[in-house]
Amino acid sequence: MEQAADTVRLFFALWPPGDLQAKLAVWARQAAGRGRAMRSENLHLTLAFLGVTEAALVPDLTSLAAGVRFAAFRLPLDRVGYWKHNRIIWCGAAEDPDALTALVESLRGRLCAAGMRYDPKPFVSHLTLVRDASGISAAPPWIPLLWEAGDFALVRSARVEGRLTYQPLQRFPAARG
Ligand code: 2AM
Repeated sequence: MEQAADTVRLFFALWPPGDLQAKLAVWARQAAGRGRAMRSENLHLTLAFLGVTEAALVPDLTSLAAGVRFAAFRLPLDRVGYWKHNRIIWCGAAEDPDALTALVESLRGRLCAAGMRYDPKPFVSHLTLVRDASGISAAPPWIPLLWEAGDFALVRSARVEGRLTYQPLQRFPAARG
């Protein structure tokens, strides 16, 4: 579908450091089979999906997100799975740290209070590793990883030279101390 010129497709996400993205991407390529492994630089964990949004709202979204206070936390990536309904292979935490739940609630609460629209589906934390997968049985063993999450980002999703590209527009760091 055509997207109006004065709109952008946006979401908020935790953005892994490059070395973690690279490790995840290696496993994703091995697990992909006939599916599509996500490119390393696109790997993320979505906190709130806004979708097509007026570009003029980006400054408001940025200042709203800058007001979200959260402490840095460790997110164990100790679980992989396959969802049949959308054919993705994903990884995530067997149990979400309280700090992640609090971050999502705070961010979504602020979006609500400001009347910003986002996908209201409940948060199910995961990083998509492979799309259009037909299963996970041929995937290599999963070696748990630990993510030191210290910031989140407002991300733009766009087609660049025919490729889906996620561009972090601004990052929002955890509170110090
Ligand atoms: P997914 O990986 O499980 O598909 C960009 O599309 C990111 O936003 C992806 O991480 C995607 O999750 C997530 N997302 C959440 N809700 C979405 C929606 N309604 N439409 C598209 N992407 C959505």
